[in-house]
Amino acid sequence: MKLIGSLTSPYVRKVRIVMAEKKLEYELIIEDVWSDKTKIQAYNPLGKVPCLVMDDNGCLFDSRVIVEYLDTLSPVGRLIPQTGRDRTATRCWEATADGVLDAAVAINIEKTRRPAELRSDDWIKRQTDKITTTLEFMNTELDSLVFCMGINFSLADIAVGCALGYLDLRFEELNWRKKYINLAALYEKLRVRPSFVGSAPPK
Ligand code: GSF
Repeated sequence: MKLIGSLTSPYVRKVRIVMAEKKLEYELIIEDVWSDKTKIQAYNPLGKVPCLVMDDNGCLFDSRVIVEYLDTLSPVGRLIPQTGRDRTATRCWEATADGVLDAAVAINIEKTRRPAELRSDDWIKRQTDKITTTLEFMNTELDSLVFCMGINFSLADIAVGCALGYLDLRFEELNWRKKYINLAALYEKLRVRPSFVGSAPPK
């Protein structure tokens, strides 16, 4: 399998962590989707990474679909419960954490890729509010649980860890650990896992 991605994309990181936790072999192909020369559309018409190129050359996107597929490839370290309420709860954690990322990435694009005269403070505030209300929500839901889903490490923790890691990378000034102490306690456990260490974005 080949994974097309970048070293800083948090969605790519989610897939890489799942690969590592499940001990799956793959080749990482770095693609700059913002370059004029990008060929990403040949693999993903949306022009986004991550994109997984499977052994039969079929392509999968987006990260939620990719991780769902990867979890079926091997019973090693199952990350998504197979059925029932726990399955949807895990996916809902992922959707929530990805939502934080969507808001954070939107702000980053607004600040770094839009011409200054087109930049909207209202839009940035709207996205920032989504981040803070969702961090509050996740912090409350997590309470004093060991992991998002209780005693078992799952995709929910991977998604939340990627969102928190991205805030560290791009929004250090948010200082999220101070206010969201349950998330901070979870992150201390996650960030030392080899799968997280091996996929940490370059500073
Ligand atoms: C989001 C992928 C995405 O926005 C997923 O895979 O989960 N829902 C999708 N990827 C960004 C890179 S990043 O900011 O992580 C991307 O490829 N953006 C290029 C563009 O044209 O939006």
